[in-house]
Amino acid sequence: MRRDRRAQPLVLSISPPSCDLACLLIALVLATALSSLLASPAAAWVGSPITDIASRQPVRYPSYITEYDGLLYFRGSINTSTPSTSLWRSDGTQAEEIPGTAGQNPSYLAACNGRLYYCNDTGPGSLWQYDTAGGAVQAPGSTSNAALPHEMTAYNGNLYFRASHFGAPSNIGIELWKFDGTRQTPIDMFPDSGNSYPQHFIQYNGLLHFNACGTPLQGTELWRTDGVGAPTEAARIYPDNGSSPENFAVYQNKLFFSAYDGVHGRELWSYDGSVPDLAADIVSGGQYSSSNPSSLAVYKDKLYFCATDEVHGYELWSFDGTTAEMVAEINPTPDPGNDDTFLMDSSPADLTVFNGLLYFSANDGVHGRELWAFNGTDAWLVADINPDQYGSEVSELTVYNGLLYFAADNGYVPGLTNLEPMVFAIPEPATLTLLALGFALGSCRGHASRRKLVGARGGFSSGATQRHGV
Ligand SMILES: [Ca+2]
Ligand SMILES: [Ca+2]
Ligand SMILES: [Ca+2]
Repeated sequence: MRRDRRAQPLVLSISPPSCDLACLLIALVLATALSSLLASPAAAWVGSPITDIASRQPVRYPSYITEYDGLLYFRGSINTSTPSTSLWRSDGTQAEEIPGTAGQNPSYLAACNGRLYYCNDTGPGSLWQYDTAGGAVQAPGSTSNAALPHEMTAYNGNLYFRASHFGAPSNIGIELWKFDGTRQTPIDMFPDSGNSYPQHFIQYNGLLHFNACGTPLQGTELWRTDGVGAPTEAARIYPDNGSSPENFAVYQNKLFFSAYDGVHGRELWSYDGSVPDLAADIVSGGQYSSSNPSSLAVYKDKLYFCATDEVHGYELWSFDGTTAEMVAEINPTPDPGNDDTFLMDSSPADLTVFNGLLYFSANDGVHGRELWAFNGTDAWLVADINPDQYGSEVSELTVYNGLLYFAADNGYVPGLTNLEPMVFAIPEPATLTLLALGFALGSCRGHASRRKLVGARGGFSSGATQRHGV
């Protein structure tokens, strides 16, 4: 049942017993063609969306795609006329709705201690939990007071999140909460009804880091907790105002993020566990000159992100610990010289490492926002999923069971149709390339690639104990 979908050199995908010298020569030519194709035209899109096993309809509006217990869980709907969504799970091919979750608009899915947690948006919004034995039910301790739990994050065996507070005994505002499986406990960092509003949780140096306004009048800065004592401020970058650190990623044993210090604009910063440091002032020139780094991801020993130098627009950048540089100008549109400077931006987002490549969504100004890949040297359009100028609006890139899954709409026409993304997976890069070549391979074409495409559409049982690939 389990299939190996790792990309292999094309030559190796030719079956040795059936290959004579001529075949090997063709294979070598193909390998050369592969490398040139990777850098230029997009392959034809052949993906099929994940469908509801009952209605055979695509599951739309997917978000919060999360792996739990060997399956993909996400928020979605098969109803195209209402925005009401429920909790779904999938083996990567077909999906089924989790009973009792209709209309809950589940958000911030996170696995912790063998259960899946999420925010049930109905009523005041409360913490719910799911496992196959107990189904979807409200988490214990919910009656105490955590409303609208967001950004659920597992840390040291507990679930942390941001939630507001309602009811007796007092209003503590929007604060950090901790759930130990039994009790939901608020941590009132900003005293009384003030909001510390903790966001962007990430584990670094064995501690849970996040941004919050934990000190009145000091704004939002970097905070941390060891899960035992009270959270403490880790760094104060912009006193009396707040640097609002965000877009966190761990690289070279440091925590990297974007922050605003009131002097350099919003730029790339690092934190080594004790001292914050301006890592790169990409747009120099004072407090109003910002490169706005976002979507940070580590790939091939470098930190990659989206940023602007205010000349090329928002493009793909890298940082090696010393130097920041633009590594690909995906959207070469020149500055239109008016308020439409966004037309210069490719705005890479959702940077995700998969099969030795860096994948992301980007807009090259010609194909709309589509799926792109980068190999450390070149960037290329993987597939024009929504043909021509309209974007498929790729998002939610998620690696699961050896494939890259994402949300996209392959038939979106702005102004004519609604954006109704579905869940797709890309076949391996070698398969995409073979399809683009049109199978001019004669008797020794790469049989493995076709077979794997068929195999990717395997069966799925709705049984509660069904596991993919087992
Ligand atoms: Ca408070
Ligand atoms: Ca550009
Ligand atoms: Ca397109």
